[in-house]
Amino acid sequence: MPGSPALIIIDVQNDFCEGGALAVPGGSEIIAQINALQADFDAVVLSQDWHPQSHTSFASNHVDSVPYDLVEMSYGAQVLWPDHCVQGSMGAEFHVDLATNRAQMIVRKGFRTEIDSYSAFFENDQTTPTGLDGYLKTRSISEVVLVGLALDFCVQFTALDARKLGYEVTVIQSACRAIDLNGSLAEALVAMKRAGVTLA
Ligand code: VGL
Ligand code: ZN
Repeated sequence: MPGSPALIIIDVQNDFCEGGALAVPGGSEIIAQINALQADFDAVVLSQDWHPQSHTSFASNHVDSVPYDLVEMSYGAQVLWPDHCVQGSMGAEFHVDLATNRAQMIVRKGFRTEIDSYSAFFENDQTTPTGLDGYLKTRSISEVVLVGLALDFCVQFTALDARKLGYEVTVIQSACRAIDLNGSLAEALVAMKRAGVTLA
């Protein structure tokens, strides 16, 4: 019997909300809607950006770099970010208003020093799995609904990987907010549409 769709809530953490180290404009505005949505799903998954202080995606760990610079990593282009979601820090905690009790699975990502991970399925080398695909498949889940932060980074990469893995994917745009770096939001919407993501 096929499982019912999973709601995957991406990175609703203090550092991505107002006052955080990598605040996404309007980040906390989506929390009430996300809390309400959870009642419609049997399967609820949270992702949590979870970096060591030495993470290579932090501009502070590169000489002569500042946040939002673009650098080449072994796996391709990588944006350098302000230090954020450091393991064990307040910034890495879920926002206090996010309802987390109904979540059955928390996927942590970005914990390897040398590789960033936007997607909740694969790290940015596009081959190292987080285990989420196995979790969903063993629960016979073939459809995912995505909400959270940031629409043009972690939500987008999760949506594109989910499509590559064969899931039906819906992104609820009103329950997402974007960073919008050099047109990244418009590009993300085009890429998701092209990949067959339903933009609701
Ligand atoms: C994210 C940049 C760096 C996200 C995570 O959650 O969209 N963006 N790390
Ligand atoms: Zn990150």
